[in-house]
Amino acid sequence: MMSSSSDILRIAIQKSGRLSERSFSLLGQCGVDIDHKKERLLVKSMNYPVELMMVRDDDIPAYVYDGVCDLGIVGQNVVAEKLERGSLREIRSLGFGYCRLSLAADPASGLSKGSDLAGKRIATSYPNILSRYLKKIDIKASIITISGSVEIAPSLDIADVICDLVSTGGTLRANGLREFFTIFESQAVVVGKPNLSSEFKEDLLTQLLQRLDGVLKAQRTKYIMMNAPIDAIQEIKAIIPGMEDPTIVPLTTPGKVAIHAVAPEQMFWETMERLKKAGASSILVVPIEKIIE
Ligand code: PRT
Ligand code: ZN
Repeated sequence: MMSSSSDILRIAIQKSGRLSERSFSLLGQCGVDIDHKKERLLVKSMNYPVELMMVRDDDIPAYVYDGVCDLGIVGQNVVAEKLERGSLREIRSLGFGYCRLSLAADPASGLSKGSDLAGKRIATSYPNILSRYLKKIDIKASIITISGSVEIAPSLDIADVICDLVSTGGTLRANGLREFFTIFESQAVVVGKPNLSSEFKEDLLTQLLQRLDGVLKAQRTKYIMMNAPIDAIQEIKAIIPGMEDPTIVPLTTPGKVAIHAVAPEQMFWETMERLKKAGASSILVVPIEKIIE
């Protein structure tokens, strides 16, 4: 496969799987329009000098490392498994594809920590991350590499322990296994080489990152509106973390105001309940699409 040409950024994304939809939509939110339906390896954006290379997630780190692609959107777990630490620059964390690589076993086994693994047989699809971990804690165990359905290994008596990705934990529970230790936490990231191959590409990346940061910030940020007694304003300001200069508008009821503000953090139910206690009513939290500051 040829390297991408100098006047276009080539981004590798997962062709079909857990990260595909979010990767596509994130690029779309950054203003990179792509004809989603094309069943091709390479798809050019209609309006931006970007082309997507649609591949299996396992191949993305090497494609970026070898310069076949300029950037990749992939799980940190895959990058850590396929390449040495520090081989690629982790450019942004994307806030989706969260999972963890955990050790799990039959609850009756009594295993609870890394050092309990001595002499055990551990089935995994992540032999490199696992062996680095075992080396770090100075424990010897045998690693059995399996490419899929790792969770059935204990019931087949192929392994005593598994080391597998977990998100909800449902798969482990369904197989009678208990997660007892996490060795690696992961989410989707944008990766690239320490330097891109031309100044043009670096400039393009800078612009794309500015847009991406706007989208990511907007995802975290909410617009909040509520009504409140005028003398509750100070208390309300103290409840919402990071809220700056809210807009205060008088209501027709004397002594009451409407408060509108950008809340830079996620709004939890607990925060809204505290606002209500402080005297706020009709509390609305609405999403923000884009932000440029
Ligand atoms: O075909 P290709 O090789 O591209 O896809 P793939 O099958 O290797 O990967 P895919 O699409 O399953 O996952 C892509 C990436 O999503 C992973 O590399 C992780 O970074 C991330 N991710 C997030 C997950 C999970 N959550 C996850 N739960 N990847 C896999 N799982 C598995 C897990 O191993 C378990 O077996 O899903 C199962 C269900 O998990 P529970 O805990 O929710 O039951
Ligand atoms: Zn894969």
